[in-house]
Amino acid sequence: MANNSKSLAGNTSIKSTKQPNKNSDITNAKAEDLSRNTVDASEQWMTTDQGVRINDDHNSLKAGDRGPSLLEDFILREKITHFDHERIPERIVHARGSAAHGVFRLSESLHQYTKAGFLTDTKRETPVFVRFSTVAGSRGSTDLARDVRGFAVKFYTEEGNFDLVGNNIPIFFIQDAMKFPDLIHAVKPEQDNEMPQAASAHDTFWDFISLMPESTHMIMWAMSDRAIPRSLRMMEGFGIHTFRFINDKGKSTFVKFHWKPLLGVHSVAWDEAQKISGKDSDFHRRDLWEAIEEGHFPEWQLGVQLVAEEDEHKFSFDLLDPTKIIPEEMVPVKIVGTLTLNRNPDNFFAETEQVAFHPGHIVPGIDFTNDPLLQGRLFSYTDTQLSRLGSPNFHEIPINRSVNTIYNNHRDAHMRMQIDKGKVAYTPNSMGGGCPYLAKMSEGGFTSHQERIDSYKVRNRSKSFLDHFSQAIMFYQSQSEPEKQHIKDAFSFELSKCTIPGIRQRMVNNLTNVNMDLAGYIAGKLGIPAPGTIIPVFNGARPADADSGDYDSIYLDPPVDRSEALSMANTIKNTIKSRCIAVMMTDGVDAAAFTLLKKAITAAGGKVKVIAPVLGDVQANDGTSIPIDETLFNTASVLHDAVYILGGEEHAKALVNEPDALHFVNEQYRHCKAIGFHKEAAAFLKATYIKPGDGVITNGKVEDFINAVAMHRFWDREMARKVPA
Ligand code: HDD
Repeated sequence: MANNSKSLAGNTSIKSTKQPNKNSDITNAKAEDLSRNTVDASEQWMTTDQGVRINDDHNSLKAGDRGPSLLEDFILREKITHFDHERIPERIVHARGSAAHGVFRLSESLHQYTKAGFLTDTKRETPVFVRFSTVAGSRGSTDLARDVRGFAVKFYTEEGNFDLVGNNIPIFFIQDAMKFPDLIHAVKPEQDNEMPQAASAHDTFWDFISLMPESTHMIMWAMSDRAIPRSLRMMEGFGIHTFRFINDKGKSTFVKFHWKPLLGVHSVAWDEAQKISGKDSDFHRRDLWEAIEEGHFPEWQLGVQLVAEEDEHKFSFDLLDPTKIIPEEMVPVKIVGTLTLNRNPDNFFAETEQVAFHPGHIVPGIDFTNDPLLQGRLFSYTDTQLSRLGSPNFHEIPINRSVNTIYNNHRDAHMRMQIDKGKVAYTPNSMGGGCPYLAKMSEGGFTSHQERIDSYKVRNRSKSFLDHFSQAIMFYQSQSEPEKQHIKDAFSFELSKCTIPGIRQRMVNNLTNVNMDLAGYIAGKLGIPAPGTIIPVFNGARPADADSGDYDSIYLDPPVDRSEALSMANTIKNTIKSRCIAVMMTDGVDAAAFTLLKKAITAAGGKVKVIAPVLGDVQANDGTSIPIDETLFNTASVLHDAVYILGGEEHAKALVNEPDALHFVNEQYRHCKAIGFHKEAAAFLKATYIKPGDGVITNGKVEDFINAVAMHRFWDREMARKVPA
């Protein structure tokens, strides 16, 4: 039979209106490199993996129409074998992630501090691949879990790959990599029944945390709204550890890395997060993908905090302790460049799943410090790729490979792609002319920073690491009142899910070291007496044979009382770019008002979603049809940043009879979002629980509504009045 699959496809094909990767024409060194491995099946014949054109992909080869299948069917065997092996182990942590391509542009040279080319040459544009993730959940878990978010950036620099493998919280739970497996075993679903998924609200997590006072600062952040971001595009990123910059004279300067989002740092409400998890568990992934497709390229400024080597010991905390920040009041963040994400991946598995980050991927000009958490990470990340990606050749996977050609004497192993010519795979050699050559420092060769070490070999925790509370106190004191309330509520929720009273009590006792009001409130919610005094805590990381007291927590004053940068209340609130605004309507809606509203929102960079009781078109009051984007039964208020109720008296009255519409706006009110009412929508307003003021705009002025959306949330509203929704 003649091969006709191409013509058949021609007859039946419908080109998707959703074109993946709208921005695929963006080129740079990495995009060109990836294009060597990118294929597009459009207008092509289907082939086997050996390149043979396939004639029938629907039926296996059989002995007779109803006969047994034949082993010789290489097309069936190949298809099923490949399918059987499609899955690889998911990441042990950060399994669920979303990623995008982009570019880093340097605005201010740091040549005084580092010789890293991408941080000194302001003419360079460095391609990047960024993967965001949750930590605890599996690959298919929900985006809106209360969790830390990974923020991993791979810079494909001209001097090799540099990975900044950070989080959206500037500190970590533990001080020593030795405790990482314990931390992760405690937070992951419990080992007997694999519950709960993607949640820290369970016994083993709080058992561990309540015994590890060093986690106190981090747990304050994890219980804050930072752990439930509105969008991956609206969160900060941090390198966490203190790293070193090394300049061309070999001088070292300590550095901490910061990513500051141009859209500000915003979160959702906890009730909302839980509902989003049901309504759209891909909420963050979808938001990132759509923003990039729509041309709302997410952007962050790169900032650095620099500390001269001679100032290492001038702080009350240790720069090597990853449970501490350097308050911006003590060392300001210097903004030096911008990261822009402008292209979605072509293939989730090939890129987002196979990308392999490693804090040990550094380039000349950057070096490590002796932070014991960082040092342990330097081992873990290559090791994990060996089981996850299956071979030490994982650096050859297109998304991982450097834009530089690799020349060295590593050979063989599973899935080797590179074909190394010649006989020689050793150094020194004369048969290969001494190649590949070793580079002197002046020729770009990496040399580790020379640090004098003169000490005993000890299994120990430095005494400079034993203050576990001062920065937790500083963090709490820096929060606005609504933020403090959210932290209290988060602790109350999480500990109420812990079934063991002794653990709940121990955690409340620990929190007396942070704030008595906080501890008292949580105790009240847990139905236990509020502790009357601060209760000193046993330090869980103390070695068994330590002299009494040697390793107990020490109590220092916070480095600063309050730090503005720690409160999300002080973030950017001047834009509605890419915010999703619901416009609710039924037949009879005021067409002219809708046109004006949509024009104003779109001009400000927001996006309008028209919502009606059923799909199709709404008949407006001037006889025109307005196409519907979503319906009251297929979407939810929690998936939108704000809502506007249009006029047209008939329409407003009709909406009153839609319980889902009432629920929608009441819930928007409960979650402190901006709500706009056209003057003619008074009947609908009356039927809700909503009170005008505080982000509820009833004068019909679109400008006022847009300004309210830019404020993101009106958290005070929730403290004044709770509504059932
Ligand atoms: Fe880690 C993945 C961030 C401590 C061991 N880590 C991973 C990812 C991020 C971080 C963002 C996901 C990367 C991606 O998208 O593929 N990890 C951190 C930060 C830490 C940290 C900011 C503390 C400051 N991690 C840490 C320690 C260890 C690990 C102390 C082990 C001793 N992390 C891993 C890992 C992972 C990982 C098991 C899982 C998948 C992977 O590496 O590639 O090796």
